[in-house]
Amino acid sequence: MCDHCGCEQAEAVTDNSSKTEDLNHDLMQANRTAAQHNRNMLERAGVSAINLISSPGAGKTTLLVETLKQLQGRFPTSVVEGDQHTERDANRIRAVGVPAVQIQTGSACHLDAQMVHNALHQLPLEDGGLLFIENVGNLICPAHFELGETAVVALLSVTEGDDKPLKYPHIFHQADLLVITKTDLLPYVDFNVDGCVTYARRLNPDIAVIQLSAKTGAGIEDWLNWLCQLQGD
Ligand SMILES: Nc1nc2c(ncn2[C@@H]2O[C@H](COP(=O)(O)OP(=O)(O)OP(=O)(O)O)[C@@H](O)[C@H]2O)c(=O)[nH]1
Ligand SMILES: [Mg+2]
Repeated sequence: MCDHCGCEQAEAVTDNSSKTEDLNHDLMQANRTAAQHNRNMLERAGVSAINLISSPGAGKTTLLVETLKQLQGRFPTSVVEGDQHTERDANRIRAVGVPAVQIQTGSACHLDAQMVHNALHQLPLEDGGLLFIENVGNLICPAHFELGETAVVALLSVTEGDDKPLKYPHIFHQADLLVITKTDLLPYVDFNVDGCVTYARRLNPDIAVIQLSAKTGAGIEDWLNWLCQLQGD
């Protein structure tokens, strides 16, 4: 019974919301456990994993395709692709000769650690390798589900606006690297790169930042160097 007006409805709502909180807590705990399992599995295999997170269309797959071409012969690579529907992104990766598993999440807006675990069993995990996990296009929910990755990379394209770190802080707070993509479009949009970096570093003073264009190749070398450093190369 509600203390204020005595209605039973209020009690029912309160009751449900505490059940929802319990469920959320259990869900997040189960995800943390599965993520730790993935982390152990990847460490044993000698593989570093990168969780790529951005809003839809920021250029994750385009950058991955260019990256995989450049890394050929340097490290063994493999890819987990997350999308709500279709195999399109996994097919783009397979077209450059790299093994890829497509996860179709249906109504879910993010990858979780159990989904990634199932995918890991379908991929060759070679010692010294790099695994790229392209999350579902979404700046919000993927930030709350660790996957057992070695590093989180947030991508933001210059067409999205430089204020995104302020509006979607979680992902920029936890990312190891911010990649500002599509810099070839800077002459045509109002995107203040320095302002964007300042906003991101207010949340995360240590975040590394790389600006690049997968279209022109500008900045790709910086990204490849960052990957090599992650590999201790
Ligand atoms: N001008 C320009 N366009 C780019 C660049 N990178 C990607 N694009 C374009 O941006 C669009 C989306 O690219 P994708 O790589 O599919 O983006 P994504 O982040 O993988 O998209 P989702 O998987 O749907 O979230 C495509 O039309 C690309 O050609 C770039 O560096 N410059
Ligand atoms: Mg994609």
